[in-house]
Amino acid sequence: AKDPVRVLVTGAAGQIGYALVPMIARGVMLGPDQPVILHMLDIAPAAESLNGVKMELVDAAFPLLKGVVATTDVVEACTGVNIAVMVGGFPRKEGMERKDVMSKNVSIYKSQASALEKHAAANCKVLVVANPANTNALILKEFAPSIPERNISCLTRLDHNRALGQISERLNVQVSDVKNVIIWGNHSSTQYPDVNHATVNTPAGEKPVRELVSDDAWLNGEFISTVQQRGAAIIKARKLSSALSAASAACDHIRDWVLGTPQGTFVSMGVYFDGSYNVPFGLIYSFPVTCANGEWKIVQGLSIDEFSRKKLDLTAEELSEEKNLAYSCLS
Ligand code: NAX
Repeated sequence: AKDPVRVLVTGAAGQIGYALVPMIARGVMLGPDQPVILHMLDIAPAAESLNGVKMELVDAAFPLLKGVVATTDVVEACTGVNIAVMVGGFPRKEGMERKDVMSKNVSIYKSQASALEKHAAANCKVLVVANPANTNALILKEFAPSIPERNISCLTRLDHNRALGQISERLNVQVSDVKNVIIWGNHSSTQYPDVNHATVNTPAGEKPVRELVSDDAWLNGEFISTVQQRGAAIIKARKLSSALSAASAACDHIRDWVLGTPQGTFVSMGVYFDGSYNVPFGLIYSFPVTCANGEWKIVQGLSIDEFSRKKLDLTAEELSEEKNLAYSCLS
């Protein structure tokens, strides 16, 4: 039998945490033959509720779940973890300045970076979900210099999956037959959902989405804004933000990173990168990637038309601005 993998979920008493931990314990993230030990972190005011989640995990009698650590102690939470899913953060409340929210998250991610650096297992892979996801991941990278930068990522897979979902609804095809959409840039409303390289598996073979949809106005307009605004639409409908879809996307992200992407398929991940596609250096930016042997690689050589170029640059500008704001909170 395989040795258990230790998976940290921060903010585990929150709503994404509640959806995510049972998925991990059922093998959705790391596979049906991979035992796991869950490490759950939350803050003191949520300690009782976190303990309730632990009780439910016991009650669920998951065969793959070999242990649960539920704690408000960051060091205990980070010790020995192989995978860290960072869902905990400070939410923006009504009337709060952006800078104040940023400042809270910068200090959370700065201190959790140090704890991970000192106490996580070697080669720990980190996924930041909490917003502002790209910039929280960047701060984490800055303050955990001994964690290889290729091991630090942020979640844009939910946006990616939302884009697949919109195309599948529009064409009335199975979502599993749609692939290779791309989310470029920030996990925010400036993200660019790009279908220029996306295809659909049809009885007549693989066809470009652009050929099948043949409504450029929709693809360049409503499709993009629907994906960009989907988070807000869910809040409006549910009076709560996306949780099950975010948890599922976090599992997809880690699963593909660890176990590899299918041949011919790419996915979107926010990563610290090498200047591909003329995106300014020094940001955590979402790119199309393939994964093999536990490593992601940016898909190279995709054509970028003028329309796309502007959108890639716009979201990069927003990320640079967020980065400056984050750095101004450090001093
Ligand atoms: P909740 O408010 O339900 O849960 C957050 C949890 O984090 C709470 O239990 C809170 O006590 C805990 N927390 C706060 N500070 C902490 C700290 N310093 N250490 C550990 N835990 C801490 O929010 P939820 O709906 O679960 O969303 C979590 C985060 O995901 C938010 O930042 C949200 O904006 C972000 N999202 C990111 C998405 C993405 O695609 N990247 C999509 C979904 C989601 O909106």
